[in-house]
Amino acid sequence: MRSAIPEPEEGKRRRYRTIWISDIHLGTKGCNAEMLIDFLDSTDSETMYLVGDIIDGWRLKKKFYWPAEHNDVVWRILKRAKRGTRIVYIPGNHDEMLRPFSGMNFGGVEIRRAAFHETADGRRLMVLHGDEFDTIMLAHRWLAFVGDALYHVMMELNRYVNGIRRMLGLPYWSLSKMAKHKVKNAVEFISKYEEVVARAAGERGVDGVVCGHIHTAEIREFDGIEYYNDGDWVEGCNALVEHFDGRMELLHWPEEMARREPRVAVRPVGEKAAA
Ligand SMILES: [Mn+2]
Repeated sequence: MRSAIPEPEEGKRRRYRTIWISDIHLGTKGCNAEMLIDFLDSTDSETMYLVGDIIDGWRLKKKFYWPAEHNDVVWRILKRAKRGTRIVYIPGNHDEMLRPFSGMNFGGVEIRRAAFHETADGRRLMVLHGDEFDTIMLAHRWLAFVGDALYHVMMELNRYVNGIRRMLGLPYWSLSKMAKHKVKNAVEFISKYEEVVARAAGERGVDGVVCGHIHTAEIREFDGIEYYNDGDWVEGCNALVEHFDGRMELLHWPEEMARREPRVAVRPVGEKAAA
């Protein structure tokens, strides 16, 4: 397998001790694969956790969609494993078909149901996708599918809005991220979810928890238990990183890309004398 978008030189990447990404939803139009490729080409780490919903099996079953850039994402992840990055893949609810393979190793990618990570400064973090705590998911599975359909419509709208914004030269903007902050119920749900996950982690005796699933990147603390959500690559386009001293940071990749200085046009040498 070859990459359609050429990979830039190594060595010019920002290095982290650990990277967590999740909710990529490969196989859907909502996936911001090109932005993710830019992220993967700009960073490197000793360990990388893929915290679930990497491939969207639910959508793929309904309608097969797999553009070249989605292969490029898979290709880059496998290449990272080959270069020596430890890759741990924790399947989520959208890629639950991979859960039976927990404990196996595919081309350097370890599949796990959950993982424990020790930070450079000695904190123990539990890593899981997070759908385990989603009461809507457990009680009424069909409701989640209805939610999935509504979500898909919203993502279509998001793509449309951003297509126009791109034509106007405006930066990427997340419609549903905006909507989530406006809707009181959504805010309450997210807050409740975060607390439930943090408390469950506390009961397991760890210092903190890293999850994904709700597509809302966050770093919070509940009664001394750290809660980290690495966000998603459909709306926010975020990654959670651990620096070499154990410091944790959330990266918002659209902002990183917007901040990047535009390339300075270099004039041919001959023109210099004339100026
Ligand atoms: Mn999920």
